[in-house]
Amino acid sequence: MKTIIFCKQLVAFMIIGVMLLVLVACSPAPATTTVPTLNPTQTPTPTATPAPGPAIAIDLVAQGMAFDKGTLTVSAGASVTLNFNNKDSGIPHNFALYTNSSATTQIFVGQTITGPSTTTYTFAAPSTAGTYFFRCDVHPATMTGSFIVTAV
Ligand SMILES: [Cu+2]
Repeated sequence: MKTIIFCKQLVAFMIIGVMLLVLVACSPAPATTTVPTLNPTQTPTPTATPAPGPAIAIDLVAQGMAFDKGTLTVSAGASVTLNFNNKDSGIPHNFALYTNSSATTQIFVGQTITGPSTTTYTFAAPSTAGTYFFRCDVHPATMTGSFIVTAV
């Protein structure tokens, strides 16, 4: 009896084994794995450097202990060329840009020149739009203005 049962099990296993063999044989051959090849000439894309903003030229005159403009407007990130003309004979003036009227955080501080004299200041405008503050550091109480940066 035990032998018969064993034989039946053996036959069952064999049948299953044959079926598995047939299945494997009939299944399509696995597609050859395509290994992605790296193009050796391909160079990594360089990190994009922020493009310089548009160039803008501003004329600013200091005369009679005052600026001739109370507001200067540039676009964000602009490359600013500020042509500064100090017409006050014997009086030093400069142009200095700060984040706000507290003048604690400077963005650009131009060299002080004694009039009559001219100089050219170059600096990058803030990249964030907003209203900033400029002044003459020698006369911070009277020579002040708004430096407006507009969104690009
Ligand atoms: Cu001044």
